[in-house]
Amino acid sequence: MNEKIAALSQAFEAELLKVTDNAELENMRVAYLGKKGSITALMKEMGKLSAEEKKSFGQEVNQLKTLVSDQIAAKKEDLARIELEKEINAAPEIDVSIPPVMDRGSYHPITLVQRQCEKVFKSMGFTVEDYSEVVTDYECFEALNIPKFHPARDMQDTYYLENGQLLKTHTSAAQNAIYKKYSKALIEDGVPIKAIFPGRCFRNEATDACHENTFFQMEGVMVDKNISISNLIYFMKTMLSEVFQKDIKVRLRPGFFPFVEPGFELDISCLICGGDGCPSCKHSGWLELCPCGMIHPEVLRAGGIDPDEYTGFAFGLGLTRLAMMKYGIKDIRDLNSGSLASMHQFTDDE
Ligand code: FA5
Repeated sequence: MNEKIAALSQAFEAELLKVTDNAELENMRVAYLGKKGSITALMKEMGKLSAEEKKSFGQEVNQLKTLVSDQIAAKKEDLARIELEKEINAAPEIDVSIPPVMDRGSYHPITLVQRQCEKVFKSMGFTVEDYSEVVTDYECFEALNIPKFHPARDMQDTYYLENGQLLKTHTSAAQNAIYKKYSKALIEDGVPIKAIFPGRCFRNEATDACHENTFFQMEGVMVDKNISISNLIYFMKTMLSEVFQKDIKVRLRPGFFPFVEPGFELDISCLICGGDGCPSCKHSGWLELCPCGMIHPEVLRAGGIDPDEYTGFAFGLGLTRLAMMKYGIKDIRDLNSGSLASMHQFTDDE
């Protein structure tokens, strides 16, 4: 190898070992490969050589040029890796077992009371059923003894879809399907129908402190031989005492619903004002919470159950109002406000 080339190669390797950052490396690149660099200068010397010398000298200079640029590229990668390692070592250690600083979140008050009610009714042998929010006119009204043009429809105006279906106005809309689902077991095996079905309801109505256009109810039905109003009152009392864990003043008064006979309104003394009257109870001291009654014979018949043989009760608990009373929420609209600050105060007391 040409002595000059060998010397340059040795000098390059020795210098490269001392390089510790990218700036030094760039200086080296310019010093060897730049326009005025040592390797470029060697190339220029070729003009003075004979044709034979030129060939071997040219090959050696090219080899040196490739070696120098390869080694500079490799060194660049080394420097980047070393830099990354430094950054990683300098970063504070992460302890994945430390709990997050953020809140865990909490259940919505309506979900809390729904779960409490489900727990009580499940312990008394009721099944929990899920049902669609979009239902047919038949399910919501006709099957419940509310034919077209019946005045009871005026109280439950709702949102209609173009296909004639509607957003359910009450959880009673699932009654017919539940009777049909369990009538065979009732008739053939003597298994009583005991079901609750919570769900979201929709009504086209003006909102105030105790009315929303979107709210939750929980329907409950029990059908068997010899079911009476005493059974209904027993289950209502048990549910309220379990949910509130204290004595609640309740009143039962006649109420009209075409799908029950007789029908009742079950009101509770307003827990916001202690019964004195406030906007939450429309200044009456009482809050309509859970209408109920004995299932109308026509409704049983529509569900495939012979009303001469079987009787049953049904109730439609206002879950949203129950959450208001249980947690002292004065205005029902706060429950749909999406305000996390309001909702985070409530916890499951199970
Ligand atoms: C009904 O919806 C009947 N389906 C209940 C029923 C079921 C009666 C089975 C007999 C047998 P009502 O429209 O009164 O009834 O509503 C029942 C409960 O839902 C009310 O007592 C109230 O607690 C709640 N509720 C009704 N409308 C609203 C509303 N706009 N905002 C909040 N809660 C409401």
